Amino acid sequence: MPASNGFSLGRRLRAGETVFTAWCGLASPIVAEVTAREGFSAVTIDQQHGLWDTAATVAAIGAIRLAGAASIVRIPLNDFATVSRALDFGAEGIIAPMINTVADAKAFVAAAKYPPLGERSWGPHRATMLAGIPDQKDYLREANNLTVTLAMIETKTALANVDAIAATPGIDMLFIGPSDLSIGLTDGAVLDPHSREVEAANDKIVAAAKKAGKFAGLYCATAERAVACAKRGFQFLAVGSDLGFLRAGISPQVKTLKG
Ligand code: 3PY
Ligand code: MG
Repeated sequence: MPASNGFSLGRRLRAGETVFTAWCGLASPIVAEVTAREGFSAVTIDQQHGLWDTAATVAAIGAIRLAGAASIVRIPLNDFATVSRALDFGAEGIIAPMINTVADAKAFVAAAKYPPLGERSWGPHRATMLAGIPDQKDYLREANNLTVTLAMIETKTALANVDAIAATPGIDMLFIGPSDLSIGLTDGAVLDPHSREVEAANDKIVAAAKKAGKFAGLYCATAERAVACAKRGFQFLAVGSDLGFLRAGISPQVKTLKG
């Protein structure tokens, strides 16, 4: 059995599909599962700004896979030890925030990919169990292709180094954090993920990814923005957040109750 049977994220991207991911910070495996069952083909577990601990992350990755979707983990800043742990739990993609230099990109790849690309340590027991891979040698042979590394470009420094980061072997995607990028590009003056400066940077980052043969991704606050940006060269788009979806569902109900 090919190891790729249980993995969908890398396969969808390489097939040219646009992947929309739900974005979960609430640390609830059931909420993460619901987003998959409602139709997202990928669900991101945000450990950087979300509330997730290890136990909830392990449970969510299983629930998301059983719902037929791919899980992605955004690690906390510089927490490269969590990269291989999350992959061992069965995550299909890892988002690393604030990858600003080639050294950052190399440290990320070292944790995420097996030799010769990196030096990921062996132990994918839950990942192979979830994917139904009986022979772990199959996983070793295919893991570097199955798992997707997403380097976040969201600072002035990262933007200056974007071509070299994109060209780093083992980095599969440049993923833009437009809020941090807006703050960085204005030296802290403005939070505006849709500013003219950010939009210009977005185009530059898509071009850098394309030149290096890598994918480009973007965080979007709404589905409308995600659909629009899919037409601008982004193949991976994060949409809103679980908390936002919850509030959007509750708010009109409460308004009706209050008359
Ligand atoms: C940003 O916009 O800075 C992000 O990290 C998106 O989650
Ligand atoms: Mg950010």
